[in-house]
Amino acid sequence: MKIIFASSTTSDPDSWIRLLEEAIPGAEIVNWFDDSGTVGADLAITWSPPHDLFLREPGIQAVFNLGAGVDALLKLPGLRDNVPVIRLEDAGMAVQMAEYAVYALVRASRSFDRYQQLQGERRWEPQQDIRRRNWPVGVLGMGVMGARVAQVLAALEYPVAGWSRSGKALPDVQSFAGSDTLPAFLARTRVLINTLPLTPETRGLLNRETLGQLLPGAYLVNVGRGGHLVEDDLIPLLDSGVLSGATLDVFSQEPLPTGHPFWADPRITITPHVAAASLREETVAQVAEKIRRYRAGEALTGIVARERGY
Ligand code: NDP
Ligand code: OXD
Repeated sequence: MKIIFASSTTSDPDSWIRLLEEAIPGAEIVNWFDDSGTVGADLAITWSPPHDLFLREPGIQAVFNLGAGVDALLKLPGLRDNVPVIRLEDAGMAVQMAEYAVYALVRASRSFDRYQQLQGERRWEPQQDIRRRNWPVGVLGMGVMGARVAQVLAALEYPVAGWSRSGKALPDVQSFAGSDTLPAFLARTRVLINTLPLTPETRGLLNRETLGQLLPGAYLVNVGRGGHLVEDDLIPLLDSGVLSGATLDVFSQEPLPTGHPFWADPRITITPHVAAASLREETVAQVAEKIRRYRAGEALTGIVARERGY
C-alpha cells in the first residue's frame, strides 16, 4: 500500500515518514514534492494539503488528516464524495486548548493584563476581587476540544455553558443545543470561547450582531478558525465597548499580514495558531491505528461527516 505524506507546513517530513513507516507495517510512504509527478498513492496522510493533491493522485481511497479541522481539506478540487476523510481526535490537543482558554480567561477575569500595565508604572494597586458569577463563560462547540475546555473551566468554578448542534451533557456545564438556542446562550455569556469547526453553517458566526448579544464587558477567545470571525467587525466592537478585549489564535489569512491592524491593538492578544498542537508521538500512534483499522475493515472513529463539514 502506497501512502503519500502531503503537508505544506511540516518542516521535517522525513522524520514524520520514518516514524509512520515504523508504526504502519508494510507501508511505503512517499513525501509530496511540488514538482514531482503522480506516485500512484492509495492513501494520503496530510496537513495543510497542497491544492492539487487529489488532482495529481486520483487513486487516493482514504485521507488521514494530521489535525482536527478539515475545512482546508474538504475544499480541495478532485476530492471524491466517496473518499472517507478521517481526522485526528485529541492527540494531546484538548488539554492544551483548555490551558489556552484558562490563560485567556484568567488574564481578563483576574485583571492580570492590568497588573502587567501597572508594573510598568511601578504602581501597587490591588484590583477588585474576582466574583466568579460575573464571569459566565460560553463555549461554542462541545466536541473533543470544547468539552475539555468547558470541563476545565467548570472545575475552576466559573459558570460555564456549552453550545453545540446536538447538546452535550457534562457535569456543571449548562447545555444549549441548536441554532434556536444561540440567542439565549449568548445573552448569558460574558467570555465567549469559540472551538467550532469551520463549515458553511459556522462561517462568519462571530459578527457584530451575535457578539452584540453578549453580556456587557464581553471578551472573545477564538481558537476555532479565522473564518468564524467577521474580522472587520472586531475593532468597531472594541471601540464601542461591546467587547473589552479579544484573544485570537486563528485568522482568515495566516500568517496574519504584518500590516494588519490587529497587531497594533493593545486590546487584542495574538498567537500564531498554536493554541493546541497535535503531539507527534500521539499523532503517529493514532493515525497508524486508524490506518490499520481501515485496512482491516474494522470500525474506526474520527470519520468526517462530509455533508456536515466536520
Ligand atoms: P469536533 O468535531 O469534536 O467538535 C465540533 C463541535 O462543534 C461539536 O460539538 C459540534 O456539535 C459543534 N458544531 C459543529 N457545527 C455546529 C453548528 N452548525 N452549530 C452548533 N454546533 C456545531 O471537533 P474538535 O473539537 O476536535 O475541533 C474543533 C475545531 O477546533 C477544529 O475543527 C479546528 O477548527 C479547531 N482547532 C484549532 C486548533 C488550534 O490550534 N487553534 C487545534 C485543534 C482544533 P455536535 O456535538 O452536535 O456534533
Ligand atoms: C487543527 C489545528 O485543526 O491545529 O488540528 O488547527
